[in-house]
Amino acid sequence: MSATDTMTLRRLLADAPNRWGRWGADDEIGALNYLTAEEVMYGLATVRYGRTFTLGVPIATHDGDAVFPGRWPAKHFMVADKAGFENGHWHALPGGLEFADDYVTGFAQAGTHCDALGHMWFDDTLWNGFPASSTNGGMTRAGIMPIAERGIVGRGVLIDIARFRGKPALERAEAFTHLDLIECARAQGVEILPRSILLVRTGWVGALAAGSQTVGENYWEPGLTFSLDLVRWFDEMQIPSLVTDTLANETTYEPETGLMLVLHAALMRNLGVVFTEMASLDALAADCAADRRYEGFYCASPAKVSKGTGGSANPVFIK
Ligand code: UVW
Repeated sequence: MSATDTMTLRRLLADAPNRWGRWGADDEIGALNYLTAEEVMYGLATVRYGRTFTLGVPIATHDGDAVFPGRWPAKHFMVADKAGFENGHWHALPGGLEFADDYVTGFAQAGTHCDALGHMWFDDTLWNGFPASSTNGGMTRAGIMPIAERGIVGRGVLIDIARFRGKPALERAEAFTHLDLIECARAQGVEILPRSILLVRTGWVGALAAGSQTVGENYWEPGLTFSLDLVRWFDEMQIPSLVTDTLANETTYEPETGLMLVLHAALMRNLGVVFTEMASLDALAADCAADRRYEGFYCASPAKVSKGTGGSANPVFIK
């Protein structure tokens, strides 16, 4: 019998920290509670030049966006355009104004997005002990709305693992740990402080966009990998939010057990760490490498999707 046959998330995480109840029985924003007004002011104080970086990836692109297996890319349709006025489908408004309108449809988790804390669960229980049945027909607990109302704002620190390892992008299934994050930060001359919003660059989203990596069968992306020590570190450091340039913020399988998306369980479900995925970090990383400043003001909020499991976002990082 393999480790996967015998291992479950319940067993794997039995001794891992859990914050359910820490902010009350109704809490739906988890570790964002750490981002107090003081943290926001501290984040603002890191700004030196006013250089801004938007971290959203393009969506509904002509070639089809990269999305996690089982999902499909956003689609964009023109509803009204000049041709529609020319062929008589549309008529100018009184006064002569014409317009272009469009319709975009897609997964909440396609493109750069924040996940609701209730997006993934096991043992029929979501973040903070909410029942999994509260997802039926729409998220009535731990959906994206409370996160969207709060916003994710504070001091951001970029950890450029790809550059640290001397590659444009990590390889398929290439894993790293919190110790690698700390070592990389040290090499960059920046400190991961308690309550820092953690931005981790692997180069993966860039590699997918360039076509040097693809989403296909046996998809296994690079990223952070589970250990009890890693979960304890996230807990002790009070990391409010993890932002990466991969589709799901962690290496797809835990190599020892083969369990899938373990950090979604250990960090999101159990600790309330808010995940932002598929961020575009290459331009920011190039700027940080040039001036050796890896910290700045991070500000993001997902779309306020009613009862949503997630919401697309275009985070802004200001140096
Ligand atoms: C998966 O569901 C795989 O990823 P995400 O966290 O984007 O929802």
